[in-house]
Amino acid sequence: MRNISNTQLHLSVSTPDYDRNRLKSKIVHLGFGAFHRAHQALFTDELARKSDSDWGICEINLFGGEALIQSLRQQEHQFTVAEKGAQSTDVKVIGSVTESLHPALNGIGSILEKMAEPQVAIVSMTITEKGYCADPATGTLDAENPLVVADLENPQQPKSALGYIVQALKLRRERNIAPFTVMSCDNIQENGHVARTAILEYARLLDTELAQWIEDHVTFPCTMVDRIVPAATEETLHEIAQLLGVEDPCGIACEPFRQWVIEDNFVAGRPDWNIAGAEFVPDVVPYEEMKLRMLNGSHSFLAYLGYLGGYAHISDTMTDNGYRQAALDMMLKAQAPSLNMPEGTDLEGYAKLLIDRYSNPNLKHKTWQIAMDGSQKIPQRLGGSLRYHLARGTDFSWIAAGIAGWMRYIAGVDEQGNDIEVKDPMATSLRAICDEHGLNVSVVPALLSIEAIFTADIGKNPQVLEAVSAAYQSLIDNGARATVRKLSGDKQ
Ligand code: NAI
Ligand code: CS2
Repeated sequence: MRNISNTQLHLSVSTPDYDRNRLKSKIVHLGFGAFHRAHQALFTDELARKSDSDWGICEINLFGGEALIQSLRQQEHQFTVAEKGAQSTDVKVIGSVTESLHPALNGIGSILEKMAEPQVAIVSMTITEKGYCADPATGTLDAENPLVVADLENPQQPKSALGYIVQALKLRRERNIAPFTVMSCDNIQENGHVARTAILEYARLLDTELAQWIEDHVTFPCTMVDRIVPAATEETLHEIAQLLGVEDPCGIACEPFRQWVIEDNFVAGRPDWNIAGAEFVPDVVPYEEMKLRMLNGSHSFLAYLGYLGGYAHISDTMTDNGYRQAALDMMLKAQAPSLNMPEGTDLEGYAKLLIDRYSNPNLKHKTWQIAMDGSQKIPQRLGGSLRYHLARGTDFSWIAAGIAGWMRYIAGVDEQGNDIEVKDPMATSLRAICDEHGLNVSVVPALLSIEAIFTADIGKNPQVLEAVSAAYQSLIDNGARATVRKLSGDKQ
């Protein structure tokens, strides 16, 4: 069958110009989803193009993505990244992936054995927020999570990412093999610390000595990762096939912008990703907060209020001056003041760049996709800045509107009465609360009292209740478009 690895590709396509045989699987990556392909895999490929790096990646999908892994294997683990700017598209074939595994194809044991191989120096992750089995509000292990419960009963046949990592480290310890670094690349505030806490808490429930060994020998660098990579659609794959000259079921499209700030804290060496444009810094937390509050916070705001307002894509919301201004105001008036950035950081420039990135008409990023998993996203995107304003008595109306937008969205019915497919690990319990109240403002205190999402300082705060209730009522009475336009003072 013709594919990317055995076909003459169009001349404009940039292909790996290095000997791929020199790469070794020194990184095991959990989560071969959309984002990883266009980010860490691409940085690692670019590093190999620019140096004699031997860092290669073994890709693993623990949940779903079995067909994707099979396709990847058929094309010698190469795949396409199409970087779509507003004017032009760059097409790159990525060569940094050396091999792949999937529990359904290879069994759990082969994955654990791979993770225990001595050359593996880093286990990295893009497993979505829910993959950490942590309480979203506090970042501590949710010991009642069904995956955690199953893994504690049967730790040698794990299901969760935590279970795989702890079991692999156990094997390495027993075999006198040095441990690897665990590197989270998910959109979670202090992602390395959350991974560390969840892994150590899980390990302690199993074996305190092993937990202590992990605590003493494994590092969990925090990373700030940024690149907008929408889920691939039929249209994306068709377009990639046109640009490439052959179909690539593993192809992915993204924006041209990319950023990666990494805490330089690796126990077994690391690639010089700086050669490919990443930054190694001693403390990533300020950059993570900046990105999570300014970008992801405004993204969630636009996702809920945009979807309700009838906008299918983020770029569609940017054609509405009310949404555009509200997103900018939200970033600069609600989120930026709450940040504590190194001197010289230009937050106004950052916000304007974000508006430009959101406006890219060629990037079809669905509001529905970003709206997914809100229970896991809201705390780190909106909670920190909300606390900042509560402590100072300053205006947090944009944040209140964002939370009200989420509450109205998870009711599961849009402004025209059509069903919304609400995807969230807490969907069942959220739905039960919403059904009990209907489209009534009484749902606001009921949802604010969910402690896994809103800690008591927020959930029980009368000012929060008042502001979110007012925004929710406005959504019911006036709809999302009018609510957003009023918020930004743009009455057009
Ligand atoms: P995706 O839906 O394409 O891939 C999700 C991946 O997570 C899959 O590989 C799946 O196997 C894995 N997964 C899902 N649930 C899991 C669980 N419970 N345990 C272990 N693995 C699990 O999503 P995408 O776009 O790759 O995003 C993944 C994460 O990457 C996001 O949640 C976010 O934290 C981060 N990210 C995404 C960006 C984007 O623009 N797509 C940009 C920056 C960060
Ligand atoms: C988005 C992010 O899906 C979401 O929740 O906000 O994936 C966003 O596209 C990235 O963080 C951009 O780096």
